[in-house]
Amino acid sequence: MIQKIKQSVESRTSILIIYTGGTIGMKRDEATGALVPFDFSGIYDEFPALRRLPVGISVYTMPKLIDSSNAQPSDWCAIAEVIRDNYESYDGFVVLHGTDTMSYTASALSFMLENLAKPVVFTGSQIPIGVLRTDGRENLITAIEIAGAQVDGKPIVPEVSLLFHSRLCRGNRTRKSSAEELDAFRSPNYPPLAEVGVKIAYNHAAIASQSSTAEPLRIATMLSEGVAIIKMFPGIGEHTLRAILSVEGLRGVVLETYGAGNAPTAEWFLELMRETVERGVLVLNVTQCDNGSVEMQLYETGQRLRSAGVLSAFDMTTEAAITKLMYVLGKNLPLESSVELIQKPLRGEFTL
Ligand code: ASN
Repeated sequence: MIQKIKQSVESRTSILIIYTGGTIGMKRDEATGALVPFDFSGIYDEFPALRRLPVGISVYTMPKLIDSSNAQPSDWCAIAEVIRDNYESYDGFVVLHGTDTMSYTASALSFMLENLAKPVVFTGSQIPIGVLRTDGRENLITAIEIAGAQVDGKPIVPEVSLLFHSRLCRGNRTRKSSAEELDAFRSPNYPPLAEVGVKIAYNHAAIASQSSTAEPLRIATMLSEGVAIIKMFPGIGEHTLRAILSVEGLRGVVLETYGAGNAPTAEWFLELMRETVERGVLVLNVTQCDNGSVEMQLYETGQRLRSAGVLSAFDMTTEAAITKLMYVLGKNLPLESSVELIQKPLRGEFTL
């Protein structure tokens, strides 16, 4: 059920907060001292300052609140459905989510929400909202402000983004980089969409322009399960790799390689890659490095992979690569069309 919350200032835009769980929603129970989920319908009582934002707020609480380590593609679909069902009634959406898998969910949603023309801002916190030193309060307030921000009646950030600490980033460019710091997310290969300081400084050049087609929002909820991530390491055994790659129903693999997309030139390895690709499995090469891009033409080790039919993920994160594979393969297109979609930036998830 959606709870519309009364506020004092007249609102110019309206946003829907979708609360899915995670640390941000935790508050200490006075009686027991245990951390329990916070009731976001009491948001203005908890944070009276919010009344001063010219944004009308409604809250939708997911039927089952989860730690994001338990998130499954079915949870991504449930969020996409709430956005679709309420798309016409709101100017923007804030998704409160656990931090552990927030980059996966934000990446998945960026693909699943086709023709999105409104802001969907993910945020969470490292410290529960009910703890005095919480980072959730600032994150929540800033995310609401950004989701409702417009110029000449048009949203400033009409895409799936992730706000954390002092940066708003493209959702499918992010990854959780710290289990400790409050500045916990990075966008390794793409500049922030906004820097949050005294003001919110939008980087308009980096923000996706609003889709020019007036196509209605569509959600893609068919996601392929036949995917895997393999991280290369010196000494990875042929039997292990062969076992993973011969798993029944495998349709796509993210292969985390070294440096600019390099992997061993051992004949057994290249032959296994060739066989896998010939079976119609999409193998997508992502670098293990924190930043930079796959450039398979650079070294012989990369060139050999390319001639085995392995595809470059360029500067995509593993989170974006695996969710893009799920999305593209979920469409059940002919192989060449899937390859074409994989090699094309669909939502600004990589730079060619
Ligand atoms: N385990 C929590 C989650 O991802 C961590 C957090 O939100 N800070 O749901």
